[in-house]
Amino acid sequence: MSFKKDFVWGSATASYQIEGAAFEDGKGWNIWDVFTHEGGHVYGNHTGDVACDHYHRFKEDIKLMKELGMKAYRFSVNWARIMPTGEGAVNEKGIAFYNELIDELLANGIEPYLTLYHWELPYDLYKQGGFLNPKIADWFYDYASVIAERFSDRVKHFFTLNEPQCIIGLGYLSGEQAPGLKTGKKDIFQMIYNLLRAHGKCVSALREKSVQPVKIGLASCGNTYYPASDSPEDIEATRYATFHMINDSLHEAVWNFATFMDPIYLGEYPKELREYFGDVLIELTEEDKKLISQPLDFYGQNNYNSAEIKAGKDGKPEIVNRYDGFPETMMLWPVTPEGLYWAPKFIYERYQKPFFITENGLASMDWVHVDGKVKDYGRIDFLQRYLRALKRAAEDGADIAGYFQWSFMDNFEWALGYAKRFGLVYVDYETQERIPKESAYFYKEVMETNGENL
Ligand code: PNW
Repeated sequence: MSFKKDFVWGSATASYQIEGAAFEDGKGWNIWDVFTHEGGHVYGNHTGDVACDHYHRFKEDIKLMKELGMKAYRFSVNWARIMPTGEGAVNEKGIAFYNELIDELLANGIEPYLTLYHWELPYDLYKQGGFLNPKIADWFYDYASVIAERFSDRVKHFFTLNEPQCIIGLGYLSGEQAPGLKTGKKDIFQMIYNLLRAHGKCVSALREKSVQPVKIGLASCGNTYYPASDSPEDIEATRYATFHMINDSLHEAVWNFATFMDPIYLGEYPKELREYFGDVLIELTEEDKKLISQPLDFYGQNNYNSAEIKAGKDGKPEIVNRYDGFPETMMLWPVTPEGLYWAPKFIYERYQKPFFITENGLASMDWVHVDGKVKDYGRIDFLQRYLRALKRAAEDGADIAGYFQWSFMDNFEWALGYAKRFGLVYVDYETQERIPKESAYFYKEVMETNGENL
């Protein structure tokens, strides 16, 4: 046994991180355009104005994807390119761009996986309250209707939201990312409720308006864990921590992925939310539950790292401190491949849906070496370790449907600008030259052999 025969291999990007052309062809402003232009928020005051200039270079990028053996490509649509103010009028030039992109992918034998929202909130909607305004669910419904009507003849796989946890946790709690706010618990729970409903409305629109049956999921992130040992106590404590808040902080409420995933896949908030935040939690009506927990076709998890858990007194989960000098990436994120075995296993157990890793990868210290190659051997080792763990989860019976490496090419890493390189392909931002890194050739072989070379 190994990865299944029709396993989906690919890589992922997001629109603001690669497209550039931020103010071209009628595109409206989004919160990232404003956040970067305001200055003071992003490393070096970098912006996504040009990024990888993918908007003008998508044909050569897709050619490279094909050469590098990609079978599937997860990308996101920039809402304000399609609807400049976020609602109402549709910008045909924006539609044309994604039409050409989709056609080019299909012509090259690459299956498109479309994310509707990867953090590109139109600024005009933000001015009306954005995620704090309950109308967000209807705005998202209308946008999703356009996506379904225009693209579902060719796109069969959709992700509603990318990482609701980051949308709130980084955008509205820590304020590291756009719109850069630090809001309190009342606002946070209003947004959790609004986002859940927006997801539900998006699913409705995609089901109602698509011209053929489509498959729908979302890409979650959130805290994941692995056990300190194989003892039943440590494993149980890890399973518990994965789906239950391990303290009563607002941070934990946002980052424990049961907060979003239980309502979406099981139709109920996890009980700790009510225990700890009953004063601000917005209860779901029967109608809300029906809307939010409409059956999905798969589950998507973005995973970069996990924390180690051991059973403490009474079996309660305790996070194990990492030793000094623990392996870390350029994001200072720990290298914890075990998470790609345990998280899929536990998540599959709980939600019972075909499981995708929708993002996984690392920022490493990449530059062009004297011989012209980008020798990112750390990335090869990282992929090898994480993919072996994922393979073990598949062999143990979890229905692992696919894996999207983050990212196809170096790009605008949000608040860290261009300082962090996550790509399989190196981008020289001065010349826009693309150079496949050594890891791209390794990953090509992984895809070709369906993981047999791991
Ligand atoms: C993801 N965390 O973000 C995003 O989906 C990508 O757009 C991004 O480039 C990539 O990961 C790398 O950062 C995350 O703090 C950001 O747990 C932060 C976290 C998780 C995901």
